[in-house]
Amino acid sequence: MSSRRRFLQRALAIGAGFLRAPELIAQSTQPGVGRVNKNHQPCDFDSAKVVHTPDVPDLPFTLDNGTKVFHLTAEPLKQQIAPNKSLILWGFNGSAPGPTIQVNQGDHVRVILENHLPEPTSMHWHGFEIPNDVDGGPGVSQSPIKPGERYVYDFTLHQAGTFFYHSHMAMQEMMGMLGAFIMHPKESYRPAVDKDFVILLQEYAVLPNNVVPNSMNMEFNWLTMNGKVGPAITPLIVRLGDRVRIRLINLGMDHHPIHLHGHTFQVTGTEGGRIPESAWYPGNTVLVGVAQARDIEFVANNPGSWMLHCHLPHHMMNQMSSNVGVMTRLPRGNMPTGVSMENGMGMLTGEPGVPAGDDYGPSLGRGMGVGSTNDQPTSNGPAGGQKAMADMPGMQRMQMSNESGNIAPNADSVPGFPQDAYMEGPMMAMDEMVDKPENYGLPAGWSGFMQGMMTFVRVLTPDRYDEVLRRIRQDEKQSMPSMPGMDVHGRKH
Ligand SMILES: [Cu+2]
Repeated sequence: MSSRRRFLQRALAIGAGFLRAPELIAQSTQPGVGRVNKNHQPCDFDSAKVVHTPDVPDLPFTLDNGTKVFHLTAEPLKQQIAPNKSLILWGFNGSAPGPTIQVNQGDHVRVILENHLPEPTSMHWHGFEIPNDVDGGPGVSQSPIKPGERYVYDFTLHQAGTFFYHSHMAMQEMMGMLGAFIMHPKESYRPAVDKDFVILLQEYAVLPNNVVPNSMNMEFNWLTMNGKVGPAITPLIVRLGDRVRIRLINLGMDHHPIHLHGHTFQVTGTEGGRIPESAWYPGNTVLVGVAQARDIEFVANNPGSWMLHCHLPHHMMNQMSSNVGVMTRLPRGNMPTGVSMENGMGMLTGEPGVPAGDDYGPSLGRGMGVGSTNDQPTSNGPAGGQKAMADMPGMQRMQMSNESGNIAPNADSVPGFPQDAYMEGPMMAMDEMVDKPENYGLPAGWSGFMQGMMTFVRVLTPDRYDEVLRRIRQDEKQSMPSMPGMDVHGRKH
């Protein structure tokens, strides 16, 4: 994909104006509403003095008598989470998660929050040891901020570590209102790292053919890292031998066991700050609970493109939902599609009193599943391979026929089939659609196996590292001429 198109997509993703009515969510095609994503600025890519939040902008500040002044706007926005897949979320400054804030320990900080949502909000500074009146507890430490109003949060920060900010309205959290707040220590951590990344973990429950998360639904089917789902998440690029820190932040309804291939890391920090070195502990999977942050550090001493992902199987999938439609398949032949809710969803019908009648009791409910005479070897695949392919425009659609050897000739007679055959693999690949410099050199078809909360740590040998960086810088240079003048808030003049 051309860098210009990527830039336009970015601009699309972050364009949002003051909300007067839901239909007024700005979807400007003007590149002018864009803002600089510092992560692709070559000048500081190699600097460990800042953290990088791939796919998420940094929040600039102004200085007022030594106070760092930040501006945040809570607003609806359109966020592209994958090719041809955008959601309407609520976030900050056109991004969900909101822009990353970086300050130094001891800084005096002022954050001016404008509420451009159609309802009250309040900002909580998660883990900050600050005065009660700026804690953001709505109705307790402050009045909720009404639509169109602003609230000034003013505090001096004596802590250091990986912190975050979020709306303290629970359902607004589930619409995306989270951002990283990094406090750099007065004295640098030892040992120093060469690369320092932030990954924010979020999840959305989006019903089929909808673009707005259903915040009451418990079935989360879009799992994001920094507002993108695999394979659209930007991999972390490191040089062989680099010491790497990854700061993981989770706010949602699920805990995420984040697993790194090929390396053993040390857990060096929590949402409460740095862990003393004597208490670091090794692992390759770290459980990042809801409302927690975990810092992990490792020496990238093993070359290759290593998966970094949540290990919950459903969190390694996109659009994983039993609500999608007919997903039942009999050993021989397919279930018909387009039938009623009762029949199509595999629900029991008839007399007497289904599904709670005496005839049906033994096969339903917890602890009652033995002795049933109704058991059938149904499975959870889509209606059929042909239909699955037809429903996925843009995929590389590798032949999934018997001749390709991907599907066994007797597949349809094997109970349980299909599991992954039509859900991940070569036919789900979209390498072209997610092409970017950071993906340079990955094997063809890679994108068919990376969904949901999955990305890479790419540990590159010096020559490959230099080549990827050259491409990132070239890409950025091409984007630059189309950048309009922006003020310090990243807004167009
Ligand atoms: Cu997970």
